[in-house]
Amino acid sequence: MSILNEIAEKLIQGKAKDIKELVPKAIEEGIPAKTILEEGLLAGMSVIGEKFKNNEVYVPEVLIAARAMKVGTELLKPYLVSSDVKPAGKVVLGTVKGDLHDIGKNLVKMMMEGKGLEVIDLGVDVAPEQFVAAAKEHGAQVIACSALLTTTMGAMKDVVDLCIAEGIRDKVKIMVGGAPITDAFCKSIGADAYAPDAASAADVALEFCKEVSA
Ligand code: B1M
Repeated sequence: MSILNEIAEKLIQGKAKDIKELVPKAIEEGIPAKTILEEGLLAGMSVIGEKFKNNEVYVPEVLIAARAMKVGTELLKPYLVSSDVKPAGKVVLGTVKGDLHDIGKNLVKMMMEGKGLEVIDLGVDVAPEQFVAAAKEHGAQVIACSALLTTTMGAMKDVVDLCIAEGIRDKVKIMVGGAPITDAFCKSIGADAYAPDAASAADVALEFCKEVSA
């Protein structure tokens, strides 16, 4: 079995201890961090997602896999982000109200910080009022919302609407992302950009920060 398959397998089994050994080993073998993330950790998480959908595994198993995922991504962090970047802008980031998924959001944070952006991470289950208050308090150029549930994606429109009501819509760009989100949904709620993955989310945020600051 290749080391990437082994990482995926251990992730599926939720074996954080093995992940802690295998990820550095894969790095030592010269496998790029992005490949370890995508073909090891995320490949395993996608199997868990399928099994979860088909009721072959349940919330506790998924949580254990998520914990192993967190261990793996923390180990990859120094290799995924470059260190010699200057602060380039501020982003308020969070998973929207009613939604507790944070693995994707944490990857987005990691990639944004790697681009030199200051990220104010509000965590999960974040109400529109919290996004707007934090954007005002920190003078952020970007609000970035993540959602993993079809039932919570509507909360993103509430963020857009509240920014309008609070008079900050022209001062802040709003980005959306997460598995159920699409570009069409982004446009339909009047947000500024959709990004399909963490790396492109960081690129878009950086561009927005440059634009708003110019
Ligand atoms: Co949840 N869950 N979950 N879950 N869970 C999904 C999302 C689901 C698709 C599983 C399934 O049925 N196949 C399903 C949603 C179905 C739907 O809405 N149509 C689901 C469900 C139903 C639920 C519960 C309701 C289950 C229950 O209790 N009966 C419950 C809801 C709790 C709540 O939030 N209120 C629940 C709970 C959980 C756990 C707590 C057990 C755990 C979360 C642990 C945690 O996050 N700390 C969990 C997990 C792990 C998953 C799956 C298996 C994996 C999600 C994940 O982390 N993926 C997921 C199935 C799946 O996605 N295949 C599932 C890896 C992550 C890196 O991907 O977050 O998509 P993702 O992020 C990507 C991109 O989307 C993008 O960047 C990342 C990649 O680079 N991205 C952005 C993300 N945010 C972005 C923001 C951006 C830009 C890009 O700009 C701002």
